[in-house]
Amino acid sequence: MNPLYDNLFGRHEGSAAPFLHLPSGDTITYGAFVERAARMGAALRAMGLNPGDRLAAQVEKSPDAVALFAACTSQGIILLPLNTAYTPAELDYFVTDSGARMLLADPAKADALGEVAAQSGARLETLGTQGDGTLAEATDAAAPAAPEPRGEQDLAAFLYTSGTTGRSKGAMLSQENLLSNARTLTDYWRFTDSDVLLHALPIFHTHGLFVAINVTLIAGGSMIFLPRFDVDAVLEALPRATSMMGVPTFYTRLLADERFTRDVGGHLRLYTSGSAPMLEETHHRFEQRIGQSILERYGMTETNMSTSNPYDGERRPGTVGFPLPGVELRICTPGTEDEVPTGETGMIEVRGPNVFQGYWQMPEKTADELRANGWFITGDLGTRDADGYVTIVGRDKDLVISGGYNIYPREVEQVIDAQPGVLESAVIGVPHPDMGEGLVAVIVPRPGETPDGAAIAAAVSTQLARFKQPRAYVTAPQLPRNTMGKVQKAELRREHADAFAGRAS
Ligand code: MLC
Ligand code: AMP
Repeated sequence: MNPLYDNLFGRHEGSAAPFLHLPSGDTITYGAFVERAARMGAALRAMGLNPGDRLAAQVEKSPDAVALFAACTSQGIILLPLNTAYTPAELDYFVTDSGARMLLADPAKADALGEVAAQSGARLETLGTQGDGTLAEATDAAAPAAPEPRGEQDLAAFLYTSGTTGRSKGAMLSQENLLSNARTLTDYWRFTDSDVLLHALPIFHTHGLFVAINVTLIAGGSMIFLPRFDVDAVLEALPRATSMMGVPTFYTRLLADERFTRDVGGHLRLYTSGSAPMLEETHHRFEQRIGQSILERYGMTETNMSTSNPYDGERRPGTVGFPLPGVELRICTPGTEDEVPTGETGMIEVRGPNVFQGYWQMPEKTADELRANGWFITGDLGTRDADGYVTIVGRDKDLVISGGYNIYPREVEQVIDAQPGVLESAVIGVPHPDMGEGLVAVIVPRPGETPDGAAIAAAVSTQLARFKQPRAYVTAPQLPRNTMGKVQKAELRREHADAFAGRAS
């Protein structure tokens, strides 16, 4: 028995039903996919990986990258998917912290990552998008491996999430966490084997990897598998799709294109949005143009999906709907377990089989956020109205969400503060028309010095992924502070609220 493998992959063995529709026009059947995954599992074992080992993967989106997830699940190897935008400096931390036994890289990046692998003692292998790379070649030559026996409490994946201190934490997700959520979402959103999901999300995060792919696998449907979100490619594929999942930027970009009409997108049975707040205005514009209401849901790396607007009932703009079946949600006065009255704002806490197992080798951080009684303190502030709809009203964590990617300002500030001429800095997120929020860095020079903005931006670009790099740098003689000495970021956000007004990107 290996519940996650059996339910997602194993039961499709030998099936001729379509699983992945590729831009080339080719379709990969379930049967062919499962067989490839079984061979890849054997190849990974032959490369020295055993159940419980971690495999850190920074690979581009491709059918083989999905097969990697299946192969790891089958062999009990813990997959640690990593954003393809991360620099070697960023990767170093994840590989070392997780104690990964293998670092799997895109063939084009193997040279740049050799040192990271060597320093951490991980074995470096490669996986490309065209059936290339050392792991793909070993897979071609391997005989299929049988799945390893596993239980629901065994770990399936580590997803690293940044933290307010700037140090990322590896969220440990069990088989049960993933499986229970996939089943719940499949039912709640009515996915079936006739669904064709337009998949344009990255597959190194919960949304693109677990929500989209696992729901498709449980339902037995297929996916139009695009390498990334590109408006032209999405418009071309929409007529063949029945459903699409996206972050709000997907929808604002589609609405900005006049080719996105009811004729092109009106026939889909479901559009979902999440990972970042969606403006009510976007909901209304979408409904007017396409004749459908986007279903907004709320989740987190640590909890998978927790709430959703209803499939049949009213999808209320600005809200994230109701707790999913089997998921408990409460709203407490921050710092306590006392629930606030209906309609009042408090800290959102979540409990259920969807909630992760803790942060890898960080018992104190785990204890800070995951109560012994199972409630997870999300860091999101919200309210629940008399009808039960939950609304996220803000965050009690210094987090910026840009185009669905999380950025913890502390990490960026640490890099800026280390540059010549900089006394200190504050990085804030302000409204951005394309990404939802965009980063502004407010820099305080050392007395008598004039930091070189271009040099700072260049230094930042060598250390941090592009999406974490501020889009605007401004200087200020000092940062606003309260009487406790804490930087008043809300004040800075107000001051710079228009930094990106009118900008298309
Ligand atoms: C790319 N760039 C970004 C960015 N994505 N900058 C800020 N924020 C982002 N999210 C950079 C590019 O490197 C490029 O830099 C410039 O911005 C413009 O690039 P682009 O071509 O316009 O961007 P694109 O590649 O189209 O990517 C935008 C996007 C993508 C929104 C399509 O970021 C995306 O797919 N986001 C989805 C994220 C996601 O799946 N999150 C789920 C997390 S799970 P330059 O300067 O080189 O041009 C989670 C739980 C839950 O949160 O509830 O789901
Ligand atoms: P991550 O840590 O990348 O999984 O991001 C999770 C965070 O994204 C949550 O804690 C929320 O702050 C935010 N989020 C996800 N979905 C929504 C949504 N529908 N509305 C508002 N915020 C959301």
